Amino acid sequence: MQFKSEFLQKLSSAKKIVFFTGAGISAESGISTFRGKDGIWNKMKPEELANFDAFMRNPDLVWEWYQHRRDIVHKAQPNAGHIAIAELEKYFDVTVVTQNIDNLHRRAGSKKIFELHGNIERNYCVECHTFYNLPDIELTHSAPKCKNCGGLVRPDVVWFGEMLPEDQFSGGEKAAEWSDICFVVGTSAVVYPAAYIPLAAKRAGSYIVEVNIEPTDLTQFADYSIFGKAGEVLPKILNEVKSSKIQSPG
Ligand code: BJW
Repeated sequence: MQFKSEFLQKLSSAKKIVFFTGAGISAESGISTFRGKDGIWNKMKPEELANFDAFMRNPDLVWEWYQHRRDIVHKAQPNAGHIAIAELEKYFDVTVVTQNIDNLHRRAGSKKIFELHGNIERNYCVECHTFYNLPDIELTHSAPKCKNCGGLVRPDVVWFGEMLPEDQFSGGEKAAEWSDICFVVGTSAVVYPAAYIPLAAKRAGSYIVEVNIEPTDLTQFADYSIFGKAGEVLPKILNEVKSSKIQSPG
């Protein structure tokens, strides 16, 4: 794979790098994306599962769906894309801003991570907000009840119509605005306000590099679009960095 020379120049002078990631980066780990022909929303209705009213109407159904996805996530392993991002920390100040709830960036070794849509390992009581992290909660097939107040315990993920965690969004936005390069990897970039982050980076002067298997809503704003699988493209970028650092150490 031959990269554009302008991109290689940017890479050689960059200090701060952000990876804004979505479901596509975990596709090669066997976790389904949301949209597109194999996406989750093709088989399930988001309005029946990924919103608070749906949970209150049918907590066991929604809990069971997350329980099924937890099983998939637990069996999944970080792939070459996650690992390349973690390894790039040896060469740059790297921040990961992810829409994913699957923990695979952390398991790959990335240190600085902002999670915009929560984390499937955490749960909390809808009444008293007591947190239940795995493995402190019994993973039953029906929605568990809070040990303090008896309220329903829900996954700590962001459903449609809910606010994103303020500290995660503002931290991710700032990192993107301060970045020299903002990679946008494996996201359709249609879900807001998360999708504002690469646009904020662009407005602040960062160089936007998209990595996706197909064009998206963001392609028109990207300085460079690399069409290919994240698990193949990102290790090649890492190799470019390694060889240029060997040729010009320091
Ligand atoms: C590969 C690959 C490979 C495949 N390599 N690439 C402003 C404008 C318009 C709409 C709104 C707006 N503000 C709010 C809205 C409404 C709504 C929204 O954005 N709707 C749009 C869909 C129209 N947003 C919200 O409701 C948000 N909250 C909010 O705005 O609060 C303020 C508010 C409060 C009260 C009233 C009103 C407003 C919350 C959004 C929460 C999103 N939650 C989910 C579920 C999380 C929990 C769970 O997982 O169950 O988050 S939805 C789902 O979409 C999930 C994802 O994080 C998110 C983004 O999806 P992503 O990651 O981009 O995946 P895909 O499948 O879309 O794309 C995968 C990509 O990978 C594709 O491009 C492939 O080509 C690519 N790919 N394999 C590289 N190997």
